[in-house]
Amino acid sequence: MTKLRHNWQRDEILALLEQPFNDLLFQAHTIHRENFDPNAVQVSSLLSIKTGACPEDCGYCPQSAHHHTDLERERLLPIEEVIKNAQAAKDKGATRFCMGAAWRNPTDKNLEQVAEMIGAVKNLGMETCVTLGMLTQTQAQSLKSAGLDYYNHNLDTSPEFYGNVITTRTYTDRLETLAHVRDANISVCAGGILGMGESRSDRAGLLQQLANLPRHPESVPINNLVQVEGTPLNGTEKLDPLEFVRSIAVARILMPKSMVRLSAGRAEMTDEMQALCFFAGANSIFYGEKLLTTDNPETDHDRQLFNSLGINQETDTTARKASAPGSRPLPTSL
Ligand code: SAM
Ligand code: DTB
Ligand code: SF4
Repeated sequence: MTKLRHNWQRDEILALLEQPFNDLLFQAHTIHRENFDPNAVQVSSLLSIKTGACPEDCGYCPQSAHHHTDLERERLLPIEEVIKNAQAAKDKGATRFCMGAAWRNPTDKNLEQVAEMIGAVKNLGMETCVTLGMLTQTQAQSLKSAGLDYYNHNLDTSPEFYGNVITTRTYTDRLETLAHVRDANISVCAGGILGMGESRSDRAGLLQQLANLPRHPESVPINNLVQVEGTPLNGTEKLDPLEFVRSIAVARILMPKSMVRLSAGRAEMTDEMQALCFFAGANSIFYGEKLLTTDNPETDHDRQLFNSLGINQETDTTARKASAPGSRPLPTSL
């Protein structure tokens, strides 16, 4: 049985990242197979329910009011619009619907409105996820009461690099929100962004923070920076694709039972790079032609990619739940 660790040292993680590529991928893929069906990928669809005019200054984000992008701001969407989008995502095969809002934190009034949306999406038979910024303990509990399955809140990068990217909220603020989500018994979705000009040690630092949380996040989104004109990080030197794959592999090794999500940036990735990410342990994606405000691959393209790789889109979320830690027999051989 794969043993879960929460005491990873930075040097150990760097040593994993620095291995010869084939050794790293073999190790990650072996662990992946011990814990998951290697040919199954879960798909979630995203919807921005409140867009732009965000008071935070995240250097990567087109929705920050601090930057001058072409993005059109939009108030909180009416619930009918949300239901229509969720139904369309379900019809295309998504099993989870993730709603994102450009808030520093929701007000209690905001939360009531989002709670209604969560109820409506659950009624369609989908899992729900929201990402609304910072939460208090009480707010996390009311989202739980509304039936929320997952809350997404990213650490984004290492503690040392963080100040180069965001100044309006601290790393500790983020850890506190994650603790509130965990304490409210909501599944945690937490990851970060690569390709923001960080060093390999920063990538190790992000993964170290995630893996050393008291419990591993159930879902770990690894985003490749989508560069948007008008944001401070536009023009950053692109990350070597193989370094991105290495990071996915190390996320799989450190958090063997977590779903690793190949997240933003797929529209600019080759099929071959995505195939390597799936081999390295990624087993979920965002599906649908838009992320929150930027482009994602066409669904037809994703379908073809899955076909050519023999990947099955997860259709039954109960199977994943039934294979939670401990209950899946180990395969006898590769
Ligand atoms: N406002 C909320 C917050 O920041 O917690 C929720 C929405 S925010 C857009 C969700 C996540 O999307 C961010 O934490 C960040 O990791 C990711 N993200 C935003 N812009 C991105 C970009 N240009 N490229 C890659 N990831 C991005
Ligand atoms: C996450 O880690 N990535 C998603 C989701 N969580 C909410 C968002 C990616 C956003 C990319 C930029 C945009 O489309 O605005
Ligand atoms: Fe606001 Fe979230 Fe964008 Fe930061 S990432 S500017 S908090 S919407």
